[in-house]
Amino acid sequence: EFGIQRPKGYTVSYHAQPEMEKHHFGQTHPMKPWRLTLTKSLVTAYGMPFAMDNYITREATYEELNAFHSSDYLDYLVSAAPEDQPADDNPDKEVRFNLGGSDCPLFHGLYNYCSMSAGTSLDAARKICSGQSDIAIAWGGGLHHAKKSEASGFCYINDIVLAILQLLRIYPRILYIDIDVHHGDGVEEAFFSTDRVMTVSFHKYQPDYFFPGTGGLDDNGPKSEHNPGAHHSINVPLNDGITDEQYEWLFKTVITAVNEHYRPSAIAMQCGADSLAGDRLGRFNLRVQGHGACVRFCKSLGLPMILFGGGGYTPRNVARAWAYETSIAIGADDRIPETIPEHAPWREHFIHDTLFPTLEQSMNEPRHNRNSEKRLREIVQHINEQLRFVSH
Ligand code: ZLM
Ligand code: ZN
Repeated sequence: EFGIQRPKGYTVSYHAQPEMEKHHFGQTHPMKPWRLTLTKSLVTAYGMPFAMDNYITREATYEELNAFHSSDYLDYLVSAAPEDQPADDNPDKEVRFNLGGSDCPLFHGLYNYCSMSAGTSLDAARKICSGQSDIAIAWGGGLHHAKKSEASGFCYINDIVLAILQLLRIYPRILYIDIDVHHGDGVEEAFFSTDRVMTVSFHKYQPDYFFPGTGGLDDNGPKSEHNPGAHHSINVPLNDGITDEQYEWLFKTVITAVNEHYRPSAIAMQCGADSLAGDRLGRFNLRVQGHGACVRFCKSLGLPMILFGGGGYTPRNVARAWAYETSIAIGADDRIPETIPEHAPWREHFIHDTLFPTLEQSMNEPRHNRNSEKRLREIVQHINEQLRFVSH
């Protein structure tokens, strides 16, 4: 199909669980697990499964989730029932664990959904650890806001933290990169006190107006002399309307410097697609090509890598970005036809038949770009100063 072949010299694995995609957060909730089905169908229509090892993953076990999450929290998640069913007699715990509100509703099959998401990311991590995969893809993961004992921002279980804990069994230093439009606060916080994980998050930053409100340039982890993790959290706070050109420049500049100072042994990359233009919750002007260029750049570093999903609230664009990034992983991005295949399921759902819609096709009016060149240079300078504290 389209001359797409197995990459020579390295292996890509694709980890998914179709049952996960059947879950619903509620009728108008922005998070739609169905976007994963749309992604897989586009990947398949392009013939990409022939070029990868494809796994349907099992659910993560309670013990596996317990490697990061507290037992009280997990016990409640196991027993919690959606509002339209009885047994919802535990308002105290719902408040304590931030469950049952509009961001993190209790829905039917919630625990299964969580354990499947975590299962895909854990399987991806294990394939990287065993050396059976060089790049492992887990679009069902990437739920970067979940805390040890708290749900947050549509995330209940932090599959990324669980996957990185697996990688740490084998690899001395992990670089976590997050290109979701929201700050990767849960992953950052989980590794605040270790220098074996460096986190770098690119996101919209506007405290009090944009979720979660953390991730300023100066938020680099608790700076105590006794904390080896000090200086190992990097944040790239951005404003509305950033373009491909600016984002790619920042990304390559920052990641090149981080790679030289930190010398990671593996990469965990969250590819939230809500940083694309036209996203229901996003604010940026990124195109599928610009988002994908970040993945291509990380691949070029030649390290074992996991690609996680994350946010993404305009499903047709989520599917475009993650299908394109799958083609980058297998090295077929130079061959993939721009026109969405005739036989692709839900083809009319894409509105425009191209993999690469223009900004005008993605949104009625592109957002005003509020990122000055001067500010971007200041950000880079600040990060270069911070990196002087980091050397391996
Ligand atoms: N209200 N329904 C990104 C997580 C973003 C917190 C303000 C809820 C929404 C949003 C939910 C159907 C990732 C906040 C928002 C309205 C308190 C957020 C349910 C619309 C709806 O229509 C909606 C009734 C809902 C939620 C919008 N929530 C937009 N932004 C953020 C969380 C997650 O992409 O980073 C990774 C997967 N929450 O701003 C409020 C403060 C709840
Ligand atoms: Zn997001």
